[in-house]
Amino acid sequence: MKSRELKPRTGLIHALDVVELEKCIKIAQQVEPFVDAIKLSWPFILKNGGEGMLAVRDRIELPIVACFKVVDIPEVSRDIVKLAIQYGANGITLQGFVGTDTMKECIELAHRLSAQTFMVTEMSHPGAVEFIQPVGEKLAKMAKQLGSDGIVAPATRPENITRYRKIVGNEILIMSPGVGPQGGQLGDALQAGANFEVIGRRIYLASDPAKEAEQYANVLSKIIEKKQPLLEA
Ligand code: BMP
Repeated sequence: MKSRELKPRTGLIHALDVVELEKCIKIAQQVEPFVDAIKLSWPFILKNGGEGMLAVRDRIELPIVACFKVVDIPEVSRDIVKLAIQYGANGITLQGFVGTDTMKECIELAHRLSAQTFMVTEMSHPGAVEFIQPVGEKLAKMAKQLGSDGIVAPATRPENITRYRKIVGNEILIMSPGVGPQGGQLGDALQAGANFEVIGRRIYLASDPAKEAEQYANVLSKIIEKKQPLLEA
């Protein structure tokens, strides 16, 4: 059993893209009852270092996903994965298009260190249609073949989530960013086959982040409950 393994409960992951450490910890604690994980990204790490991630981790019990979208040669990618986990990450995102060799190294190492991997198959922003979208299905196949715990797919194009779900089957988790300011509608990604919707600005910029997260979690957890019997059948 992995420590702090990411599992769908509320179906909501908070992308806590706030760089001020104390503010970040405060929001993480406020939203903790309503989210399945806290996702931290490069700006937070550049400002606070790995110690910053450990400080957040120490103040909550949720899994931490280090959204580093690792994209380098295998030897360097391995170091990023190792250090991310040493500094408290329970899951890490990887950029699949860098190739099978890097992905294999990263996934095997993460698993040896009891962490989960989430490989990006298609991003949510408009520019993703230029280069990554055309190879999205290949990336999803690779993620499944290499045993990645999950993939990342866009809430802005829910129809593509359904295509990726068919490729990866029900065992692999799908996390889906792009709800709200990027154009995705709350709930559409879960209905299309994702396990989590990743929401950032709509929560951390709200006057009451906990209330905002609770509202989203209520909607998403109901969708998960309805889907459960279908998955178990
Ligand atoms: P927001 O809800 O504020 O748009 O934030 C989305 C979050 O998901 C950001 O942390 C962003 O880095 C991340 N993300 C994304 O938006 N699209 C992707 O394809 C992959 C991501 O990790």
